[in-house]
Amino acid sequence: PPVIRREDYKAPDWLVPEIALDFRLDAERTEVTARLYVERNGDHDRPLVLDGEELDLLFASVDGDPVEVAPEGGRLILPLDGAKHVVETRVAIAPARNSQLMGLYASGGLLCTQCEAEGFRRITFFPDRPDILSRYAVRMEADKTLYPVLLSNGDPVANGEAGEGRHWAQWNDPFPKPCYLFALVAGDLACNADSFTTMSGREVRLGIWVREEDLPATRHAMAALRNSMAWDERVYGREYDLDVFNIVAVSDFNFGAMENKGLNIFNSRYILVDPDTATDLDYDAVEGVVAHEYFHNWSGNRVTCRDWFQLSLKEGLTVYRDQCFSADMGSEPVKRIEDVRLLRAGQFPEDAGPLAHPVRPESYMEISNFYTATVYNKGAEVIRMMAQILGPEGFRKGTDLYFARHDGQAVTCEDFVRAMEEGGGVDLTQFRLWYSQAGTPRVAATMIHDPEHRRVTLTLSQSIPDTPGQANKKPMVLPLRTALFDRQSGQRREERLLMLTGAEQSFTFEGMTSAPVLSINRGFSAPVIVDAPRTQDELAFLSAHDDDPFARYEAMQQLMVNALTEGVASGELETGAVIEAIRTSATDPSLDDAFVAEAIRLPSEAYIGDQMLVVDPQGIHDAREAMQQAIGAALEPLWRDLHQRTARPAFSLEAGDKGARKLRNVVLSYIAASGAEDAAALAFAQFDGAHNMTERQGALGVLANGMSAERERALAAFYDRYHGNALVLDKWFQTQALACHPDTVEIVRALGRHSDFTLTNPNRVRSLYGAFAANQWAFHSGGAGEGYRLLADLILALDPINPQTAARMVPPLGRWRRFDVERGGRMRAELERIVAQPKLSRDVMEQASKSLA
Ligand code: B3K
Ligand code: ZN
Repeated sequence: PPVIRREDYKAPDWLVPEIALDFRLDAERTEVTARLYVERNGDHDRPLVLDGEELDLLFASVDGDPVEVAPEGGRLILPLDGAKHVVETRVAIAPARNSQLMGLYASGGLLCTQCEAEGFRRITFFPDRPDILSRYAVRMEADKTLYPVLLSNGDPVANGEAGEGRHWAQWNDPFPKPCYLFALVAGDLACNADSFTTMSGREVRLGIWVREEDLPATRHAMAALRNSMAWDERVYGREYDLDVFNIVAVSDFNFGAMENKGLNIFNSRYILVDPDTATDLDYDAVEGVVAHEYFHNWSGNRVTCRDWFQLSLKEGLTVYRDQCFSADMGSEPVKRIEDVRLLRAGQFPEDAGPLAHPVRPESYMEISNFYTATVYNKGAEVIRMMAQILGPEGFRKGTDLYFARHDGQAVTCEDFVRAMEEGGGVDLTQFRLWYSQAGTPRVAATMIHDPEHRRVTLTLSQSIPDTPGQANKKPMVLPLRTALFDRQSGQRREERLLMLTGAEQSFTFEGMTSAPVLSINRGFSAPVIVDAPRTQDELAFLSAHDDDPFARYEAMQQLMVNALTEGVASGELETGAVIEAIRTSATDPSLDDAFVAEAIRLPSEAYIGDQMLVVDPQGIHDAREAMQQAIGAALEPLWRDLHQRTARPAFSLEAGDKGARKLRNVVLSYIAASGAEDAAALAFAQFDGAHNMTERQGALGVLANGMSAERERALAAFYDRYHGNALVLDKWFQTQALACHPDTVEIVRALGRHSDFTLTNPNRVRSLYGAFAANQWAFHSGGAGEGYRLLADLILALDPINPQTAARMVPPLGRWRRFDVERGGRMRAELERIVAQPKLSRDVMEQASKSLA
């Protein structure tokens, strides 16, 4: 496939300030008439080129005169003489046969669209690039019974009868937008209607559209939407701009949700929650994603991307905004811990592997492959560092300037940084390397105490690993919040924000009578890996005394990782220090349950593997299980006590109750690990008696790991109770795919043939195979690479149906360099089998071929 490069960007030859779209909707055959008002951009004689994909061209005209043209490689090329023309095309498309879920497609009786990044070309001929901003007028006509509700972007302006049981509606969007933000929905939908009064006193009609029976499950999403609107006004001064804001939930969706102007379309899993079917994590995800898509109205829609290399301009900024929002709505420390865990689980491995790319990539074959943890989550860390460097006031001045200066424009990451520099009054020249250099920086720290001068010298050095196409990188700006603790008194010296900008730098701290304990990268102020020499004893000290909650959590994690990796290497597991540190945290009355749950949980097997030169899945699994068992047994009375103390008579979303549920599940897993005879019975009792999904699924997960009779009973009961609810059934698939069970490969294989499994629903595919590939022990067990073959077979079967979702399953195989020669060879062999497949999609081809390099 051809490679698109950032350096090749050219301004568009033709602009399209206005477009009128007319849809004759039908699942089998929809006709789309598009009238484009085009304007020559600059002095040139190049033709108008319109992108198109799988469109059946019925008719074309220029200024009212029919023209004979045929698409070339999908594209329509029209030579035009004048400065302005009206180009009209009519095409036919087949939504019901659109299994890629890009463009206009059918989902559970609905018709809906997904255009980002390049789906609009699957609806009509158009210059499909984000720097063409147009005002849209949309007319939809459809069967009145099948599609009583017709929605599009902007405001509804008219509707009426169309005869023969059909009706029509007209929607106009006054804000010029790129075509990736176009949307329409047609279907039999019920509405949770509400309203919001903006800071300038305008009333906005809010609607969340779902199947009638799902209405009660939209309340949390509506609250999240209203909170997001108020928060963006308060924190960023951003007001909503249209009179209506609609959200639609659909069951077949390639990712989380989509920020189409005034008409967000959501994967139903990020809208529908109630206590019986959704966990607290699901509730939080709904709040976060609703906020994320809403915040895009400014960071993405009003100010959009010039080209797709600038994707992090809107995604990094919007993730940062939704993270801060969720932190404000709940617990800031716990949110930070969760976000860092996510970054380390998803982005660090990406940055360390064959698919590593900068936050602003230089090239791509298929842009869909670049909706990555690097662009999103590392991109958010980059914004967070800027906010840290500028301080709250400077950052707000920077964003104010950015939104004011670029409102209505399609801009670049460079434009954003420049606004931050000017608004915040800082020089970000070197900081810009965060956009161009891939790879996770490593910081090594050494500390020398000079008792005579009562001085501590902290020497920090940085290195950035080579990544595909990038070697010999320059030192970056690493803001490291640092503090020193006096070991005897437990007192902390004033925290400093150390700016590490050189390859090596020393910082001195005066007035230190004794050698202190180093607390560095507090709050995870820079997305880096720190190697700081600290004894297990010092880590235990920090885990009990550090006043930065993140640093406290981090010290505990490091303590556990050290014990586990040494255990894997030596075969002898040292459990004492970990058990004591856990006891201290779990009994510290100053800590809330949610924090304790985070702090006392062992790092995942995958994270332990990331700390090793060569991942040893079996060794890691054994060591972690042994550690879990030792902790479970040594503190069994404490766990039993906590399990009772965290029980609640009724469900509430109050923070204390959420924290209690989180802790309760961790505690249950320790009781199960202890080997207590009644553990399975206790887990089953929690499963069976739960009045909420958090505790029910937590208990099911604990049981799924074991081999008890209760395991089968619980899985069967769960299936019986919930098999009619697709989102909950996903949990049934996922829990089994994530289990530490010796037969997981066989179980997953069988589930792939289950009558409820389908390749056409991305949620279902991810819940089975995505979970399985994330289950390190199961995926890499089986001496003959059965897990790898299972995943490769899935990728090949899914590719012709949904290449985007198929391509997302490739990265786990691309981690072959991290494993021993035998495993690595088998993973490679599967990648080779994939690339040898004729008619592979561009999506899978790019991911698989790059993964082999
Ligand atoms: N902007 C969309 C993602 C589109 C993904 C296209 N492959 C959702 C979001 O980030 O808000
Ligand atoms: Zn986004």
